[in-house]
Amino acid sequence: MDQGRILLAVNGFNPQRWHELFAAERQVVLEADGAADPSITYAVVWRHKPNLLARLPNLRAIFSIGAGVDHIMTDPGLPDVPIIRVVDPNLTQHMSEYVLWRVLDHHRQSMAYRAQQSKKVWRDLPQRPAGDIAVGIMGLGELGRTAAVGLRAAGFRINGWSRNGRQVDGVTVFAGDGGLIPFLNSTDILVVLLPLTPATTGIVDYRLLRELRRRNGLGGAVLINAGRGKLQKDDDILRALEDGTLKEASLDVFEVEPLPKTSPLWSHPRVFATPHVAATSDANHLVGPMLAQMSAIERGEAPSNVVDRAAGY
Ligand code: NDP
Ligand code: OXD
Repeated sequence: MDQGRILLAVNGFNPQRWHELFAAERQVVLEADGAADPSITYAVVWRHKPNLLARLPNLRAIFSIGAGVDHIMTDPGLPDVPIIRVVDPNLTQHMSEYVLWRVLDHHRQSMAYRAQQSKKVWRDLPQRPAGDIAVGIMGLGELGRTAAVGLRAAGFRINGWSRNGRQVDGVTVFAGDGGLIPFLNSTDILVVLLPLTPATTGIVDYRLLRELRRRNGLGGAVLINAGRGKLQKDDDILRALEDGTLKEASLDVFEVEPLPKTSPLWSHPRVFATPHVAATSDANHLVGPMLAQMSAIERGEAPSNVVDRAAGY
């Protein structure tokens, strides 16, 4: 049977390596080459143009280049075919590293010691045991659950928040709307690993940050967001940093990306900012599994890692 062609519709980065690897196995069409092509059976996308996929009459599945699919779900002309997202050990490992790195960096007071170093100040700061600190992970999915394992091994206590409240070993799990405030009230360092959906948009606002635990001796609450920028309100984070609601923040994602040069978050002394790189999708790891899923679909098998459209992730 004719395999059909792959549409590679990518905005925001150069897809050359993806193109090379897909093209070694199947014919590939780049968006610019003309997308309204009945020979296209799969679309591999990152921030594709709205309504583009509606023009593909024989599309069998849409592959997200990332773990998040918010960039797909907002397309008003989304065809009714499976949307397959990235679940990949390499990406998961990178996210776990990012989370552990940022939690340890805040825990070991890296920002304060950097500030001291710049002034040649020799002064020790209070050292807290990791076991005194509760890290709360919003989103206990593929990434949140694995990040919890690394944090636990480093000695932290772990809380987690999800929709269904499924139990996770070594994690105190809180569920749904009713569990949110108790989760925040027992969390010192908040790690956000939620998907962006209508239910989670703007959830990390000033009111939410006020609910975090700020115990004497710990120096204040910390926010780490590696989920999506539109989960948070940048201005609320700045306000929380200014009035002591937050001590520090590590932000990998922002309401607007790239973060505008005018944003005060760039130069805030208690913000650590990275350009959406906590866990980058790597074509060398992801193209093989995507091709395997395409072959599985053609054999009549059900694809894995299919997005729940109603839930939006
Ligand atoms: P999953 O779909 O595996 O997990 C999502 C988790 O969020 C689940 O535990 C889910 O709950 C929970 N959740 C979703 N909506 C709600 C809600 N309304 N209330 C409470 N909990 C909710 O996603 P991943 O772990 O694979 O990825 C998470 C996100 O990380 C991605 O969507 C993406 O946006 C982001 N990401 C960022 C990267 C970066 O470089 N910065 C790289 C990769 C991903 P339940 O378990 O009940 O379903
Ligand atoms: C993703 C991302 O969703 O890189 O995978 O943001």
